[in-house]
Amino acid sequence: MTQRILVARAIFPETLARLRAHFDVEDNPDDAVPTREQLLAKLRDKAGVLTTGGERIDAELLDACPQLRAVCNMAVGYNNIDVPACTARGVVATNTPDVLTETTADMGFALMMAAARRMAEGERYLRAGHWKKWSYDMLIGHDVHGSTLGILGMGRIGQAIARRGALGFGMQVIYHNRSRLAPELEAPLGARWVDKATLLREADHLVLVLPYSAASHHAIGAAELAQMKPTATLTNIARGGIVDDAALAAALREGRIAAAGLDVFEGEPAVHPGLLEVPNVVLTPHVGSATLATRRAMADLAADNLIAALTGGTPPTPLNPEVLARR
Ligand code: 8YV
Repeated sequence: MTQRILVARAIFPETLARLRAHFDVEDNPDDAVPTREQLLAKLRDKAGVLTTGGERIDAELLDACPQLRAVCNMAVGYNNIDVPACTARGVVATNTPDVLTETTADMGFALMMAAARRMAEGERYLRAGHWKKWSYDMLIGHDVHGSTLGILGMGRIGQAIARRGALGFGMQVIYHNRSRLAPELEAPLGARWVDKATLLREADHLVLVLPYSAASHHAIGAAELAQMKPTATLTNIARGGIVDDAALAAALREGRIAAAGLDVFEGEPAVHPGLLEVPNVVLTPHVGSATLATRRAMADLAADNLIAALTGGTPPTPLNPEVLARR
């Protein structure tokens, strides 16, 4: 009998067609965001699901949906999936690393530059008709080239941002991560591992690229913001919840740091009202991986994972390969 799968949100027609060649697919052409109850109900008779990062897959859901064998996220971040709970139940979990690294790094760099050079403020100023004359200090910002780039989290995307900074913009790269990079990765970037306090104190532009977990919740709050330079910028392309958005809004309002660039928010798509009120923050709606080529590559990889996981193959990017070994 053909296995049933759920594609939780709207997706490229080509991806759906590929999946339909293997499975009986319930799709979501209206792209309605399923409630928890709806997700549970939809998954009761499914062998697999293509999630998009927003659907919570936890022990309770897995127990309610014992037929589920594969959870394939179309995202590199997988804080929506309880991987140990999947592993304990023999459910394959996958994500989409690598294919979005460079695109997301581009976005991080763009947000950092936009914050440092006050691009969103400048555009609002011009559109509002305030630009009447040149002034020496109109929208004066802070240099990116030659400055110190601080990276918190130095995985694939962190390293791609470091490359842009070091090789393209002559920046000194410092980073903090649980583990140090191998010397052969540090050397071409001139990247220096520092403790978190040094990172906060020395970075001119701090970019957050670490995964979200209980350990990284509010990794940047009032105490950390207080250690940063008043001329520094903060960019978050990782996950909402890593930054205490209320504390950041206060720091921006009081000029305790110069500016911020944010693609992710605590409780998104809601945005802390304090962030909407301050001018010195550039806000984008979680679009770090949103280029046509990259979203296609993410969809293809998620589909490859799902097809392999449910047809006895080897998914290219498993999060719990031990489940495959046990099959
Ligand atoms: C996704 C992301 O678009 O891959 C990730 O972790 O944050 C983005 O690329 C987002 O998670 C929605 O699926």
